[in-house]
Amino acid sequence: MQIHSVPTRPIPGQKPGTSGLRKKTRVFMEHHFLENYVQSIFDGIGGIAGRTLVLGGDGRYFNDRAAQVILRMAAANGATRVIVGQDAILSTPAASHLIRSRGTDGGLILSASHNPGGPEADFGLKYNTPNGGPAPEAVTDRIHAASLAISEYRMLDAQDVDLSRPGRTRLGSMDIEIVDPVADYAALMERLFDFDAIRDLFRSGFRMVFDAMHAVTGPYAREILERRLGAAEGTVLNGRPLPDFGGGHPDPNPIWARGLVERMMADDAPDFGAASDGDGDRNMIVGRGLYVTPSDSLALLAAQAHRAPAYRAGLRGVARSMPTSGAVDRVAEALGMPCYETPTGWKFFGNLLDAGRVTLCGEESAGTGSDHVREKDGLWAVLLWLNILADTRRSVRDLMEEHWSRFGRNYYSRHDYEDIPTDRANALYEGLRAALPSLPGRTVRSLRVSAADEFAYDDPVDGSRSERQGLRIVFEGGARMVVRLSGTGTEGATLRVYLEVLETDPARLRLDPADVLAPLAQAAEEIAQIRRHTGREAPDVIT
Ligand code: VG1
Ligand code: CO
Repeated sequence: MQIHSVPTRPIPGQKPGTSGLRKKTRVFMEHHFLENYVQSIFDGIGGIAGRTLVLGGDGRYFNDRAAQVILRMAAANGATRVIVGQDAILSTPAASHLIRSRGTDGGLILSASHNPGGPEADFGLKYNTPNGGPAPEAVTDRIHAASLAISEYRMLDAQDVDLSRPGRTRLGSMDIEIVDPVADYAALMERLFDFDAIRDLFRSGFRMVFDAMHAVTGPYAREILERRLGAAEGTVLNGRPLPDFGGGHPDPNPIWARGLVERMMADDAPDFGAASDGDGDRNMIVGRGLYVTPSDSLALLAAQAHRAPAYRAGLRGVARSMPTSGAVDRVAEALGMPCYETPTGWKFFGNLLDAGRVTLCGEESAGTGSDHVREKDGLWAVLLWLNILADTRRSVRDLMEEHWSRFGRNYYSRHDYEDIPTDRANALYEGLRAALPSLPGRTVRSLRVSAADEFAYDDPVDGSRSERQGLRIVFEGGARMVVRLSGTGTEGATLRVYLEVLETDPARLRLDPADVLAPLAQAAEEIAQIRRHTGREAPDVIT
């Protein structure tokens, strides 16, 4: 087998966003595109000669082909070993766990997560560092810089590796270890949670549905929920992973998982509903007749985590991304633990987790996780909920209502405007940014602005600074609006407007969130001039 150095030229746009590089699948399939980026990752992390990597992905279209290319390039670049999921499949949290538990030098995850899959949809690739977490900005900057300087990539001339069975094989002088993608992860979950208590819960007649959205978590959920925990067969819906996710958006929210939400709102609804995303790191939680916002879910988990064996001794602290509601802050304050506010994206939690400053973290976009891995983890969140439900034997609604009366309720919603021409989105953002100093003291729709700034984050562990992380406008009484541009889209720009109203009046804890948020939504429109800039009458997606 021969190693070739293939001459190439930099391809513009290989700049990782919120979570790795995401592009149209067709772009990833263009001549040299994947190869350039993979070589840039290897070069950006100082080469992989003598190193061990983990490789796997969410199973979307092109996952299998890209994995073969990466294996040949890893061999050509001198890697000692690659641990790869069977059929090149690994959920993002399972990959994070393998990177950590096997003491590797990091891993490559093939995923565009919640973005749709297929030849006309999206593909993505990201590098995770040896701690199992997404590469921090300093590393992604080096990868990007390498992509701008690249002149050749290394490729081994070889046939495809058969990845269809666990076992060991070789490619050139590199070892390949093919592992069952579910086994180690399921064992980790058994160590964290009280599986006996959850089994008893299911035995008592408790019913749940889990929508795997034809994405990577199907096999994980079947093994853990149906086989190990004894949930009824058929608990897992859409459990067969498909390269195009059955044509849907594998994004667990009330829009893209509407079927599940409707089922949970019916009279004969099961006790508990949940869903996960393309690569298995997000979760949606629905009780009978009640959708739990991700921000509320994070807060509830923070308040109740001690019910699970792994968190019995309490939490060291919690962290949330800036746009996530302040619900968890209120729990942290009441329980006397530190609470950190980070920019959007899981990479910012890594240092806090590594330093032992926090145990739980979460994002409004349906990501929750803990120090058990360095990614958000969809099934983990579902299992923590199940452990809490098993321990309390209360309903989701009961638990949430009790939570709100104790800590107050942060009504919350996110409005997304997708595929806006980039120049228009930038004009809106820059216009609002420029107006920030003039906002405090102004009253809009009877809401008085108390503070307005652009969020910047100083990492308390390594001192790095991340600027331009979104605009926040806070109103008297605890309402807040946040505006930022997405870093995961592949077409035009996506504008995200996050709305939050804090309510502590016991008589106002069970209102319709849309009603409570309506005046703030109007104020947001007036302040940010969304219609004028975007030409849109309404958001594309409201979650
Ligand atoms: C979105 C979410 C963010 C999340 C990121 C990756 O980013 O808002 O909270 O961490 O997706 O999630 P953005 O930049 O589009 O707002 V995943 O599950 O798609 O890897
Ligand atoms: Co994801």
